[in-house]
Amino acid sequence: MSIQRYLHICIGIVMMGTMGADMYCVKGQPQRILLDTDVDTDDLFALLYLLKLNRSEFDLQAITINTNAWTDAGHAVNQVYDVLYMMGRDDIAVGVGGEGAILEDGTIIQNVGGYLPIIEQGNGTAGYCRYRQAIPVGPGGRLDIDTNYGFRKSFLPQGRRKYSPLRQPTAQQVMIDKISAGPITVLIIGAHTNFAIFLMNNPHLKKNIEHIYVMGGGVRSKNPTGCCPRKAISACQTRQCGNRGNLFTAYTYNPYAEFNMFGDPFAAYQVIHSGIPVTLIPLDATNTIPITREFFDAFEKNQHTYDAQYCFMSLKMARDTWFDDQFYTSYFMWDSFTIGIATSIMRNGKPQNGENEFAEMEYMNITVITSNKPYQISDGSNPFFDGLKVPKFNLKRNGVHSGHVQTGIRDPFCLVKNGKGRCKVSTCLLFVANEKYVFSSFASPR
Ligand SMILES: [Ca+2]
Repeated sequence: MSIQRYLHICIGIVMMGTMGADMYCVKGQPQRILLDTDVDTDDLFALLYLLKLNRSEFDLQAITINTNAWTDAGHAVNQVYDVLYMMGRDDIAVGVGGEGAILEDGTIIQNVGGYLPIIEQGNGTAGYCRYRQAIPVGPGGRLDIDTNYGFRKSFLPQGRRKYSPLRQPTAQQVMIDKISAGPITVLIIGAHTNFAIFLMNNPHLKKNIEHIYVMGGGVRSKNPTGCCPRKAISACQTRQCGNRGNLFTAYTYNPYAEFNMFGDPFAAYQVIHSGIPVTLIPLDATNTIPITREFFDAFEKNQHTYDAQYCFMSLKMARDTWFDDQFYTSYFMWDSFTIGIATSIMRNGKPQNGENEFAEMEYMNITVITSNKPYQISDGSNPFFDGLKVPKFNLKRNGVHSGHVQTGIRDPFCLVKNGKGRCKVSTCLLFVANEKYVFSSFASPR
């Protein structure tokens, strides 16, 4: 890409962002925020970080829950309700899933469910979930994260709000209510299903979204997890070391994908290409801030509030149940770091260079790869095209979404002769658009 083209793209993005911000900027008003989360343990840290900020600056209006990743709907909602109750914030709306679906012709029914990635959504909300297979069901996965290692019931005070199937406000309804009410910033720290469906169904409300901040993807990242020391004993087996992505369950098949993008690549594509200014905090940045032993020890000595105790206990349990003995070099501050950068940029008045107190930023031109070549072959893997006279959402045949789609974490399409895989390009990434981040230091816990 020529420099001229690159600059043109950068300027275009900045212009859009500036227009949106200026149109709605009201001095002295707190900035309205919607958080979409998959309620993993580090999402809870991110949520608490947000709740500890000054409400005269940042007004968290709503939380919508991504239900096709690390947690299941009921558990995730209760977790969020109880954290909000602990923090005295029962006023914040919480939305999850939905009971509608997406019809064969691409019509999105109101309140469509977020329980499956968009590619799997048919007439019902029950179906296949190809990407979620990358997330372990048992220990180290949903079994632990659904209950935050059991700390919800044993530690958090219980308020009046509880998960209520069929009566629970849906993610789509909460997004429509809060985004139509005025200018808002959207923070996405899980897969993009909820917000992509919202954008596809409510394009007239895009004008109210000032900016999107995303934790996700890997641009030029090199995963430091599973690297052997230089003078390693022969027993040391290199694992994801150097991979761009972080699918620890499937890195031999797909070394490129990052979990949040992998959870719903088509949804991530919709968000990245929505035309709304996007700031991405990819693994490139988050991989530079592991929870070190020094940080852990300092945190242990600084638990001065109930919520700090909750964070520390959660972190300790994450450490004690970590899958290997490399916790201090492989557990990163993914989502809390993202919220720190986002709110720092917002506090600075959203400068065009993205200046903030935690990271350096740069513009980049990115996309999300949602399917593999060959694009024109119907091989039974792609529900947007296979068996349909008209592709869903009127997508183009031979286009970027029409190729082979990874059918599971051990997709035979990705296998080569020696039994080890390498999807040439993952069902997910490539990258990246707007900004980039090199991290220099970490903020002390609040
Ligand atoms: Ca998350």
